[in-house]
Amino acid sequence: MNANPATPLLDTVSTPDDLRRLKPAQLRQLADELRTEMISAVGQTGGHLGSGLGVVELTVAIHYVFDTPVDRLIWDVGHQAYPHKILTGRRDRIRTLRQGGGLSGFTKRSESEYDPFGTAHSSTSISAALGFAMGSKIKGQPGRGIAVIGDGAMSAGMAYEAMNNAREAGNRLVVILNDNDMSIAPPVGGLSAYLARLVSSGQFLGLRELARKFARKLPRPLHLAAKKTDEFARGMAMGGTLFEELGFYYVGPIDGHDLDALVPVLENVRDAGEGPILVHVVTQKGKGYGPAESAADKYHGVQKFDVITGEQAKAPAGPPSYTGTFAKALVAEAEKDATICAITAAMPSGTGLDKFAQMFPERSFDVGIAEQHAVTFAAGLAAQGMRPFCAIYSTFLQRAFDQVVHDVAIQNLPVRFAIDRAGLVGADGATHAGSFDVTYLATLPNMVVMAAADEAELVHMVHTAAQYDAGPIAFRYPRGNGTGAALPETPELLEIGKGRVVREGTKVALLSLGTRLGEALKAADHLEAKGLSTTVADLRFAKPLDTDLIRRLMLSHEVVVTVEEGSIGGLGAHVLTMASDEGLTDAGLKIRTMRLPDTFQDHDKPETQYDEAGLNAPQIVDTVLKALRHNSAGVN
Ligand code: TPP
Repeated sequence: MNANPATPLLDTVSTPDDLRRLKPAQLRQLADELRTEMISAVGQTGGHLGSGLGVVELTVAIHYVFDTPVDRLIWDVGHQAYPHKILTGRRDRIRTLRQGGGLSGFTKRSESEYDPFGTAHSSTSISAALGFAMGSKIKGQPGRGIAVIGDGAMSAGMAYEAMNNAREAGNRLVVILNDNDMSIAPPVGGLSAYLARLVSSGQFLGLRELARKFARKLPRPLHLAAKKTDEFARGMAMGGTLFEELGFYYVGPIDGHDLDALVPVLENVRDAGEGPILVHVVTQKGKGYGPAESAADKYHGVQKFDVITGEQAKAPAGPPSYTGTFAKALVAEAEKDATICAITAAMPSGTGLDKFAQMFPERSFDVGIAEQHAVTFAAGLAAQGMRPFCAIYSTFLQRAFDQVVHDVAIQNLPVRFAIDRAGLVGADGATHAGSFDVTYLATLPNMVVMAAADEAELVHMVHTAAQYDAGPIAFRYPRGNGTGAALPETPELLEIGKGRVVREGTKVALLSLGTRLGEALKAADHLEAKGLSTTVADLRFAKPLDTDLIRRLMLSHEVVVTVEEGSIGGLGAHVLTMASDEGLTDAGLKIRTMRLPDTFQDHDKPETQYDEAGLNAPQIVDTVLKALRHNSAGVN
C-alpha cells in the first residue's frame, strides 16, 4: 500500500502563519513536500488530482504573500483546493476527503475560516470575491477578495459579469487566472485561443516597465532585479488585453511553478496602490506527477491509485453505465436522423458525448462551461428544425433555468434534455446532487419529463425524445452503472404520459418514478409476505402524469405511496395535487410521498445516502405499514 511520505518541513507548517515564518528559500522544498503529500492522500481517497497538482506553488505563494484568512481567498470550483486544505489546518483530515463525515472535495464555509465561500459549480469566484472586497471596503475593514479561476471556468458568462463590475473594488480585488490550457477536456472556443496567444506572443516587459506600470515603487526592487531576465521573461506583459478593457491591470503571463517569480510578483500585486488586478499565471495540470502529466485528462478526477505506478483501482465490473447507454442510444438515433445533434457544456466524457463527437463531429458541440448558452443555443437549433439533445448534469442545468423557461418552454421548442447524474451522487455531495430537476422542470407548462427506471427504459426514452417534435422533453437518469436490464434490440416509442404497471396487486399501490423502482419491487415482496397485496407502477412520466392509471389505482387501493429520487415538489406533489383536484382522497384513501429529505445531504457512500434519505425498501415498507396502522386506528 502507499506509505505516507516523509515531509519534514511540511510537518512544521499547519497554518499559513507557520508558512509565513519560513524564508523564501525554503518555499521550494515546502512545495515539493506538499505535492508529495497531496499525491499520497489522493492515492488513498481518490478525487480530484490534476488540478490541485497544478496549483501547489500558487497555493504556497498566495498564502505566503497575502494575509489569509483576512484576505478572502476563493478557489473557483474548489476542486483544486486540496493543497490549500493541507496548508490551512486540515492536513490531519486530508485522508478523509470525500468520505462520509470527512472533508469535502470542494471548499466549504463550515469546514474552515480559510474557506470563506463554498464552491463547486464553476465561475462564481470573481463575483463572490468582489462581494467580499466591497463588503470590507464599506465596513472600513482590512481585507481583499482574491479569486483564483481556471481558464476553463473563465469561459462562463458569470466571470465576465463580475469583471464588468469590478472597477470600484480598486486594489481590494485580485483575480488570479490559473491558465493550464485545460478544462476537464481540452478547452474550447475563442477565449481559449486568446489566452494561448497572450501566453505565446505576450509582449514581455522588463522590470523598469513593470515599475512604471505600478503607481507605487516596487517594494523589493533588489529581489526582483536579482532575477535573471530570461527566467522573468514570463514576467509581466501589459497593454490592450481584454482584461484591461474590462478595467483590470493585467499582469502576466507568469510561470506558475516558479516560486522565485510568483512570490515577488504577488508581493507587488499586494502592495500596488491601484487595481483591480488580474494576474495571468501559466501552470501545468498534473504537474510533478508523471502519470498525471501524461494522461489525456491530466488525471482530472481519479479513483484510488498506486502512487508508484499511477495505476488506478478499477471500478467494480458491472452492467454498463447509464451514461454509456445514453451515448450509444443517441448515436444509434443519429445514424438514422441527420437532424439530431448534441450539445455539452464542457463535459464531453462525463456525458458520453465524446462518443457522439467521434461519429458526428459536425453535429456535436462542446460550448465550454456555458450551460445557459448551451440551452439557448439548443433552442435556436430546434427553431431551425434540428433535433438537439442538450446533455447536462441535473445540478448544472440549474444554472440555465431561465433559458429553459424563457427560450425553450414558452416557445414550446423541441429541445431534448438528457439529464445525467439525476439523484444522489455520492462523494461529490450536495453541490453536485441532482435533486431538483423534476421539481424545476415538471412545474413548467409544455414540458415533458421522463425518468428512466433502468437502462432499457433509458434507451426507449432516448428514442421517444428523438421522435417527439411537439415541444421540450427531458429524461433523467442517474450516475453509475445500470441495473443489468437487457437492452432492447429495437427501442420502443413510449406513449407520452403513460406509465406501466410492473406488478399488479389490490391493497397497496407503489407509484415509482425512476430508479427506485428496484427498491419498490423489493418492498412489494416484503409487503406481500405480510399478506399485503401490492401493485407497483413505474410512472415513467412526471409530466404529463398518467392520470388514468393513477386514478384507477387510487380508487382500487387502500394506500398509495409515491417513491422518487428527487426533492419535495416533484412527482409526489403532482400526484397529491391531482388527487385533491379530483377529490380522490375524500373517501379516506391514504397517500404518502417518499422523496429526498428537505436538507442538503453531505457527501457519503451512495448506499448510506439512500438510507439517510429513507428511500430503500425497508423504509418503503415502514411507510406503508404506518399508513395502514393509521387506517385501522381510525387516525387521520
Ligand atoms: N459546469 C459548472 C457550472 N460547474 C462545474 N463544476 C462543471 C461544469 C464541471 N467541471 C468541474 S471542473 C471543470 C468542469 C467543467 C473544468 C474546470 O476547468 P478549469 O477552470 O480550467 O480548472 P482546472 O480543472 O483546469 O484546474
